[in-house]
Amino acid sequence: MKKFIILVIVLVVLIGGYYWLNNNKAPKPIVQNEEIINNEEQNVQTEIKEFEISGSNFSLSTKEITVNQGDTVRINLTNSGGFHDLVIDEFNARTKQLADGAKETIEFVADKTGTFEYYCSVGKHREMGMVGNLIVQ
Ligand SMILES: [Cu+2]
Repeated sequence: MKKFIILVIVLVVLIGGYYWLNNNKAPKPIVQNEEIINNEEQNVQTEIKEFEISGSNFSLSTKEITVNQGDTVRINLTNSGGFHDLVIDEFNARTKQLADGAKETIEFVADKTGTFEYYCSVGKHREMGMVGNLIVQ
């Protein structure tokens, strides 16, 4: 009878040890995967900055946009009256000249820091107030 009890105890220890080892091993790769996924999500969140700007005679709806260096900047330009475009010389970014009601999206990487003017290049619209600043920090 004593041998049987010892055998049961040994079995319990062995089975318990097996599950303990499995439980300790199994979660590690899952945690690593979660960390990788979280990092990727955070990168995506900081990488694309999207802005809505509408142009009309003779102003831009947004006078200043701020992003971090390395961000992808996406600007959705809507022409809400007149004939306009949006240009940022330093990033070689420009929309076509849009007719009334038209929209265009431009996208570029803000790979240098500073303050850069975006403007409408049609006629004298820039001088007439169709300007704003992109700040890359
Ligand atoms: Cu204009």
